Amino acid sequence: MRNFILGSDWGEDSDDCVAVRILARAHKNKEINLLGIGINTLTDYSAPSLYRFLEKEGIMCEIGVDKDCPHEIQYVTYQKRLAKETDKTNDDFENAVRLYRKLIAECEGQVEILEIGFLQVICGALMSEADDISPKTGLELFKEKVKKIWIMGGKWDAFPGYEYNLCRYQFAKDASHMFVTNCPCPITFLGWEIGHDLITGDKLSDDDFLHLALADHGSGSGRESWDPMLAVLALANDNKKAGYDTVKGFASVDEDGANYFVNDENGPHEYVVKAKNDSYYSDIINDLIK
Ligand SMILES: [Ca+2]
Repeated sequence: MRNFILGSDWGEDSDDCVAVRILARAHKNKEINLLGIGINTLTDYSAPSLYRFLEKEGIMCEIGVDKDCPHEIQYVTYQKRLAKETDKTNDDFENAVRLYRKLIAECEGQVEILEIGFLQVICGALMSEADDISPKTGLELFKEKVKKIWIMGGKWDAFPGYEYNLCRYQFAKDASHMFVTNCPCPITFLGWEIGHDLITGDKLSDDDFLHLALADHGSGSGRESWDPMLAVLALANDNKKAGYDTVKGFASVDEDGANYFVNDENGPHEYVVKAKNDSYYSDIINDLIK
């Protein structure tokens, strides 16, 4: 079975909730093994709210949070309501970089990592030194154990592209540049242009807690689908079957967070381009989350 780690800016937007439901259900159905989720934003409610959300989904996995995250979310929306339903606090959970190291090192076989937020946690894991978890550096662990990385990030229909996850904050720019420059693993990017204006989550029942999370964020009539589209693409593990054309080559992110791409059939990176009408993707997502 494929092993997944998810990285999310949980709490910032509500499409992360849609993606987590899709992955939680795939885990519950034994299609994947969701080892853990690392949150790359920080509020008092971060890890407790995700813990409660997973409880409601009927699964549990390891949860970590970036306790050193420099970015404070201004509007905690669904986090606060969910966190009030549990006694957990962030102190009950690992620092996310440490969790990544642990999950990668201890995983039997290889692991795939999905990122639907900022990249400082996966970058921290990649650049980490040997420690009590493993005598291997992050780079050694990634080379040996990380089969593939899926990133919702970048804007790949114009170069340079500027997109939120890769360049909204200075720490995000620094992490995106360092990570893409140093990562030894294949990366598939799903860019902003893919999920923009593609609304999902608009057909949920009013009492569904996913609907409530979307509504808390002001997206009760649906939200754009960047993160769930990455989840569906990763689960399919076949770009063409998932409804995409693929452009292969070498991606880069400069120190300003701008993304670039050089086409090359033998390159380690790829980005996807929609090959179907928007309703094709939204129907799949809405069917998976209903
Ligand atoms: Ca996100």
